[in-house]
Amino acid sequence: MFSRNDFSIWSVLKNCIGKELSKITMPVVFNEPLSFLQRMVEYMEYAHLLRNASEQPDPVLRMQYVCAFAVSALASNWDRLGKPFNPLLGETYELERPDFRVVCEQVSHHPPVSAFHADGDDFIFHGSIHPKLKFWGKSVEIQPKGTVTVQLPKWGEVYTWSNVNCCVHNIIVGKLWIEQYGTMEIVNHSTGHKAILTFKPAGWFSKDLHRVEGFIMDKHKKRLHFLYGKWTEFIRCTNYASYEEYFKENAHKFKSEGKGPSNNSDSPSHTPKKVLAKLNSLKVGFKSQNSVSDSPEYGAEAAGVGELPKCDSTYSIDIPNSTTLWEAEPRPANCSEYYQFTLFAMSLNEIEPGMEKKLCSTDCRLRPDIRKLENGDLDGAAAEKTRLEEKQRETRKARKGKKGMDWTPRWFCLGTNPYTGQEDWLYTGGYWDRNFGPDPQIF
Ligand code: CLR
Repeated sequence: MFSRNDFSIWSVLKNCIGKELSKITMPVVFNEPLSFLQRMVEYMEYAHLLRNASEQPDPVLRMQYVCAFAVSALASNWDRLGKPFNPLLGETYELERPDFRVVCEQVSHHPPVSAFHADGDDFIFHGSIHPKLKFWGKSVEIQPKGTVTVQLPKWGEVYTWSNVNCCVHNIIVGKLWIEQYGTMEIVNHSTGHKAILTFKPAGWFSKDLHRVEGFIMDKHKKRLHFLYGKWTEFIRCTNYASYEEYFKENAHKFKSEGKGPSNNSDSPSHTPKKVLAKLNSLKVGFKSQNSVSDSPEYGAEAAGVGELPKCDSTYSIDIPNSTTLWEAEPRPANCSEYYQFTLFAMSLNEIEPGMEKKLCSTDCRLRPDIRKLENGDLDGAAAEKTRLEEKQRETRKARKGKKGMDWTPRWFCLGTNPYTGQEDWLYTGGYWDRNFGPDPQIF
């Protein structure tokens, strides 16, 4: 990858306040050589967890693995600060692996919506993502709107959830860093089991950096299991009794911080005097326009201007009777020279032998700008990116004039997710027959 040291993100973004993600044209040096469709497929890196889920005879154990999958899907975002290419309307991506296959399509350009449908022997996983960007000044907040659905046909079960928000800090000065926070509610629509997982903001002393925790409950809201870990590293699970005992015995450890992991109150009024005194001495102020707890700048304040929060390793919990459900693969040793890609991400743009003949001509592996960036041709990539964006604009203009020429996605149609009742893009089937016919020439 190229050094971004000579470029200022802020000089580009300050002109984009309030704009949609897809309308922002950024110099290609801020990109990573993947399309957002490929980036979305990174949700699948730990797809084996869905097989593990399907193998469990007990719905609560199945829920544990579905939770582990939902968290693992976000692990590759850690330290990934390149902007994936905006998919062109009608762009597709497919990936076939021994244990699953997935097809994606950019189904809408304004607003940008990407849909995916994956199936394996034991599961179906589908959804659509409409990333919404908000500028807060020093940071960019991204809301990945849309629901994802997992089906386990063997059990006739359906699970749904929405992904948490993501925030990129230090847009104006300092080092960029990425945070994911919010609550994720995973619902088993067949049994009524529910998991509520909280992705914590880094907080004042970064003690909560990357932390995730929550409970699995039955349909009567009785807590059955406690899940805890970090979205960057691992997820463990213990039964409710062990959790309670552990926190009773170790209350003193958490007391000085003013809260245990079960108490999620972040508001300043709950902050013990000692902590407030320390905050004052650090000159960490509370912003007046936002409450501290819901401002996306909150994590950044912890580290001071332009710094990265460091993880406090002294605060590590390991509760008796826990099982590890998931552990992240370490990144390749040289990944800092390769956009901080995971090994999985590094494989996504590969055209493997024999693929050329099979691929749909709209597949992002065939996008010249992405390929040029991957090969280190920055000027070539920039020129191709401009060409493709202009071509897309021309095509849209030409279509506008003619009746009945509206764009319709080829592999998905807008419908209602029967489980959530919400609008969703549903796979219409047929991609894997590979009768692609005359493809739209989008590249
Ligand atoms: C995070 C996980 C969500 C889906 C999702 C949507 C949009 C992605 C985001 C993820 C990760 C961060 C992201 C963002 C779009 C732009 C942003 C890639 C995958 C990058 C880091 C912004 C870079 C621009 C800076 C240079 C300002 O479920």
